[in-house]
Amino acid sequence: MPHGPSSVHNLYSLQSHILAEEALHPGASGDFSWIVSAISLAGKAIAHRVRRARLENALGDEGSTNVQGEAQQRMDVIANDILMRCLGSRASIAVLASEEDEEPTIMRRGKDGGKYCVLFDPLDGSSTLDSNGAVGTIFTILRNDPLIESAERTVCQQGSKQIASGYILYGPSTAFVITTGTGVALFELDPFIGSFILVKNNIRIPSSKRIYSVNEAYSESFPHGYQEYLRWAHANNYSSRYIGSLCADVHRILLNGGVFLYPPTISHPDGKLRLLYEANPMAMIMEQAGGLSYCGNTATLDVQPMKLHQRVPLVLGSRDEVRIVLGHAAGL
Ligand code: P6P
Repeated sequence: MPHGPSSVHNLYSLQSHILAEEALHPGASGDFSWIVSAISLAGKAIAHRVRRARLENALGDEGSTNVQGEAQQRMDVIANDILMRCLGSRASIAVLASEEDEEPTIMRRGKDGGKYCVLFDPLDGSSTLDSNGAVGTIFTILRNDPLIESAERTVCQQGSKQIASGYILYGPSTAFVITTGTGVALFELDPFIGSFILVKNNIRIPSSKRIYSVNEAYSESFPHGYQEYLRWAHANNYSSRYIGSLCADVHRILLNGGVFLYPPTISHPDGKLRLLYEANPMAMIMEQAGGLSYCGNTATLDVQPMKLHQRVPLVLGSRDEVRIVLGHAAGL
């Protein structure tokens, strides 16, 4: 591990980082590194298309709805296609699952091998693209179990079983955040050399910060405890920041602290965010950075998934701030 990226000519890339991590696991075959490399390639390709979306008339609805019943954005379909093409060519992948597809895609099963499953939300927050909002790709990597026939059952693993997770945030810069279980690293795409360059390693989220992130328009339909929390926060000099794009809200909290909450609402009584490819990846990032993530009274990473597109309520962020929300939510 180099002594740390210099401010000039920093060439410690995502590829170098993953190979260095691989070297820590004797007997590693390199399959995992290839998958991260495929996600990195897809992220660069998606970043290019996102930045040219309006010029290429690729904004707006595709005219179809996804499994969530949400209008599919053209860019959702483009990002999904890029990820499926980049990942589908990797021989170590057994199953791919996307927010955009009702069923998982089986690449290889049983004796044909395939050590890993990759789940992703190809372009989370894409409805903000038409106003140039930040959007993101969220991903998680799980081990495949060749003895389980059903692809859906194979990917319905508790978040604590993730072997890696992260997101690519397409904002003023393209940020790649990943954890493989030994801390959280932040890379930024240098468009001039086409590589993600390490800018922060072992990120630690501040244990407290008086900023909450919630869509207050729904607050009347929140369970009473969450309404009590908001009243408490208003009286205790908290500030509010809400972008409505999970990767952007999480990234701000990861770097600066704060708490994100998406409680149950009337329109989403089980919560809006999806457990397997939104809550779990972000929860692993939060915990690896010293934060917390809960779905109701259960730690997110302990929730046993039952369905691929299962939704959950979510509170995540700075350790002390999450505990304050949970305390109010529990009526303490
Ligand atoms: P609301 C985007 O549609 C998304 O899935 C997340 O990125 C974001 O956190 C949430 O929904 C925003 O939901 O109901 O506040 O628009």
